[in-house]
Amino acid sequence: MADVQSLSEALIKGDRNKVIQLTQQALVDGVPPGTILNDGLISGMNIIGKRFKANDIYVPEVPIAARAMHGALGVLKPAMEKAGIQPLATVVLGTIKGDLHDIGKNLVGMMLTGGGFKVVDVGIDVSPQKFVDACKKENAAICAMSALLTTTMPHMTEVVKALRAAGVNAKTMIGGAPVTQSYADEIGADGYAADAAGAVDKARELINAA
Ligand code: B12
Repeated sequence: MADVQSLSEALIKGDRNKVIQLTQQALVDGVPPGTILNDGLISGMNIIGKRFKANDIYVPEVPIAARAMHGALGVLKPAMEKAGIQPLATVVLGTIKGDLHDIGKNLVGMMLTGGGFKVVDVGIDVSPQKFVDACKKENAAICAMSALLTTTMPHMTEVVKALRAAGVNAKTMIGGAPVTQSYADEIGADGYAADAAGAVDKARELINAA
């Protein structure tokens, strides 16, 4: 009999095979897909997020846990669809125009997926128009932008303005090493977080699911 606590522990260890096997076993045992997702996988990723925030674990360990989570989601997805479980909301995520840094963005994407969001990653060097188009197409609740260069940060303002001009209601969330809360306030972005775990908390707050 698989229990969700062991699933959570295997995820935290990044043991992909065990996570997949325990997910399969839990489904066979009749554990509801929502319980497997929330109490096994998402709670495990939340712990990863907390440890990452506290510097107890480092950058390489997050993708390892995320890979294990992706493996389990592959097994869980058909059962979730059958049970009518929807993601919390859709987040369009990209690195801003002129900027090619994507390590932090990818971590943010992994943690958001682990936190129950559908993430549409539009890549690097993303123009304001591409953010707008993706948010419209995906009916995104949140438009999340990453910038690692002081020279590319100003393009975030353009995205905030372009979304408004296009009548897109997605909330804007920004981050990256040179970005601060005061910069978010200055450009009228709805949210800022300093790291990937904080991005999940902020995204939940923005859709009022904290
Ligand atoms: C790796 C790296 C590169 C790699 C990028 C590879 C890749 N695939 O990403 C390469 C070699 C390509 C590169 C190129 C350049 N780089 Co560079 N790079 C770095 C470096 C060393 C690490 C960045 C990183 O990945 N950090 C690890 C991740 C996990 O941290 P993070 O990105 O900050 O992300 C976290 C948070 O910020 C937050 N976050 C990030 N995004 C988002 C988004 C949202 C919505 C939220 C809520 C949160 C959030 O969560 C993340 C996880 O906790 C930094 C130095 C540094 N210590 O930051 C320089 C650095 C960013 N680079 C710099 C520079 C100058 C350049 C170049 C211009 C160099 C050159 N002369 O060619 C080019 C620019 C290329 C371009 N157009 O983008 C400078 C920027 C200076 C500045 N203030 O503008 C830095 C600070 C180095 C320095 N000290 O001079 N770089």
